[in-house]
Amino acid sequence: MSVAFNSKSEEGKRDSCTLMAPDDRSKSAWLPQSLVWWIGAAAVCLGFLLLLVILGLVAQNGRAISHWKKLQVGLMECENLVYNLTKDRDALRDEREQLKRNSSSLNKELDVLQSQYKAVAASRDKLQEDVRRLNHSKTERNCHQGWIKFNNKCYYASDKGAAKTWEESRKDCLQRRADLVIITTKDELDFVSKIYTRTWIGLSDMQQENKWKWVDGSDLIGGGFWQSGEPNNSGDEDCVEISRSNGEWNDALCSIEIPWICED
Ligand SMILES: *[C@@H]1O[C@H](CO)[C@@H](O)[C@H](O)[C@H]1NC(C)=O
Ligand SMILES: *[C@@H]1O[C@H](CO)[C@@H](O)[C@H](O)[C@H]1NC(C)=O
Ligand SMILES: *[C@@H]1O[C@H](CO)[C@@H](O)[C@H](O)[C@H]1NC(C)=O
Ligand SMILES: *[C@@H]1O[C@H](CO)[C@@H](O)[C@H](O)[C@H]1NC(C)=O
Ligand SMILES: [Ca+2]
Ligand SMILES: [Ca+2]
Ligand SMILES: [Ca+2]
Repeated sequence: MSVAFNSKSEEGKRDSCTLMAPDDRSKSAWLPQSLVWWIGAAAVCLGFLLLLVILGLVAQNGRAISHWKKLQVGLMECENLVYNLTKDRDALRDEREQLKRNSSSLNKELDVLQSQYKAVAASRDKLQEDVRRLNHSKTERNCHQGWIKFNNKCYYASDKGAAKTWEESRKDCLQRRADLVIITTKDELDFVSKIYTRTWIGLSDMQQENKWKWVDGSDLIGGGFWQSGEPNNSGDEDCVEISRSNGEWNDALCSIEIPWICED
């Protein structure tokens, strides 16, 4: 390529030298004609070469500039990318912080819900237990041997001829996992008074005078089934018996010994 270029420029050089020759010949008479011609040709060639070099440099410079421009564009894109990535990273960091906060608040809510669940479960268990107990008390009961069943409840009457104080009678009932009978209806009173015409029941005012309490701690409500003129607390009577053939109540001295009836 460069060889072909050179030979071509050699031809051009010869053309321009023939044109310039007549002028140069008169001015430089003291130099041989051929030498002047050769110098001229060389100058023209040098000029061409210089031009070529300059053109080459310019071309190279142009490439370099376009290359530089490309690099600049790339750099700008790079900066853009870095900027975008930084922004994305910051956004992600914020989101992560938010998630952390949300997660801790969710954990707190979870704790609250768990404790609420526990409370609800506990009350559910209690209700189930109540239902079971109520169902049990409603279902038909079987009384132990020697006990009498009445209205689905079990009663124990002291042996014939046996007699104890109120306290000792109660102790006997407690040992049988029962207590002295609590009379809540006329039916129950009639049932009990038919077993023995005289018997202790689970009512007393030994804690506070004239404040009648059943052995389960409940107050006597509705007046009770007192004989007329009773309770009279004659000589500090604090324990209640069924006595006389009418089967109603009398307050008696707790120390007297009579039969007793337990209720389970
Ligand atoms: C930077 O983000 C902008 C808008 O979000 C987008 O138009 C641009 O192309 C992104 N630049 C790079 C280099 O990803
Ligand atoms: C965090 O919770 C708030 C509401 O409590 C919600 O608006 C937001 O989108 C949540 N943030 C994340 C990252 O889930
Ligand atoms: C009540 O008890 C009976 C048997 O004793 C049982 O069949 C029934 O399912 C129980 N009902 C409830 C509500 O527990
Ligand atoms: C008081 O009650 C007792 C029985 O506990 C009875 O024997 C007595 O006669 C009564 N006294 C009066 C004054 O009514
Ligand atoms: Ca009863
Ligand atoms: Ca009394
Ligand atoms: Ca009395």
